[in-house]
Amino acid sequence: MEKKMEISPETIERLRGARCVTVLTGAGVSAESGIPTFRGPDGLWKNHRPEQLATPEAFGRDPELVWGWYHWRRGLVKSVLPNPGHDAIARLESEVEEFTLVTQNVDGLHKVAGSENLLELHGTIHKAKCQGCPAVIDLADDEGVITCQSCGDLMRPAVIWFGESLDKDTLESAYVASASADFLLVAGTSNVVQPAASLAYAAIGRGGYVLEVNLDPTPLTGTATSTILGKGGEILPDLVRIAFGDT
Ligand code: BV8
Ligand code: ZN
Repeated sequence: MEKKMEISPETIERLRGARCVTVLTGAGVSAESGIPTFRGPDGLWKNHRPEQLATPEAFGRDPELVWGWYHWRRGLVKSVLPNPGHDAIARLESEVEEFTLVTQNVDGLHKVAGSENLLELHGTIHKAKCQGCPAVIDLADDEGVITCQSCGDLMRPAVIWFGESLDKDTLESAYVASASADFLLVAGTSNVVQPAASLAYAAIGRGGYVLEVNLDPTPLTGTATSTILGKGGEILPDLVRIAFGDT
């Protein structure tokens, strides 16, 4: 396991020489922007654990509570900025020939940081989708339960809840991007949520170089080609600067 200060020359060489780079991120890359992670010690979201409320059952039981929780989270997300980890990933996209960013995060901070080729595996907290028709709307300072202007049905946050299947095309593109990566960077994720946690193995299976950057060890540690433990907001800028020079 590499310490932050030792990003190995091999890691730099493989990143520099990679034609196809894919990045997979989780809540840990937003932690330094002030957004609580899901399973860390601060993983409480206004006294609720995500697993309790991020489910269709919770929404069916109490749409008011779940909508209030998402409006609170969206307000928090809109009040923070991307951190140097998001910025480094956005810069990396401009340095490599073929780049895909696959995120589990719903906070939209990668987009704010300028990332373009982005797959949001678990949807976005900034939109609502109708339960009764194809309507999808952008959310601003909305409050309370949202009903559909087109059909009058109840709308829900445009995220993928536990127990719900991911969008087929998005997941397929994420697998292709992972399996074809010469270099896969997995940053800020506990690698427990499926199917996102399987993506890294698609890269390993095809001989891709898998670098994990995370505060704590995860089930991927030891299988990844290399793991650097530490803060993404510090390590990712170093990684991109050493590999591609100062901007
Ligand atoms: C599915 C959107 C098929 C919502 C999210 C039993 C019944 C039903 C399903 C299951 C089951 N058992 C397993 C499953 C599958 C389930 C699953 O994987 N559960 C887990 C908990 C075991 N998956 C699903 O349900 C998926 N769908 O499988 O469909 C199906 C259908 C029916 C029945 C069965 C299967 C859907 C999963 C998507 C859920 N939606 N989010 C919302 O946000 O409100 S998931 C949620 O977790 C977020 O998206 C989050 O990104 C994601 C993953 O968590 P992480 O990002 O990794 O965050 P975490 O806090 O865990 O870790 C942060 C890491 O960062 C830590 O390791 C920490 O060390 C590190 N860190 C912290 N600070 C820093 C840092 N690293 C670097 N720098 C720092 N500064
Ligand atoms: Zn509708």
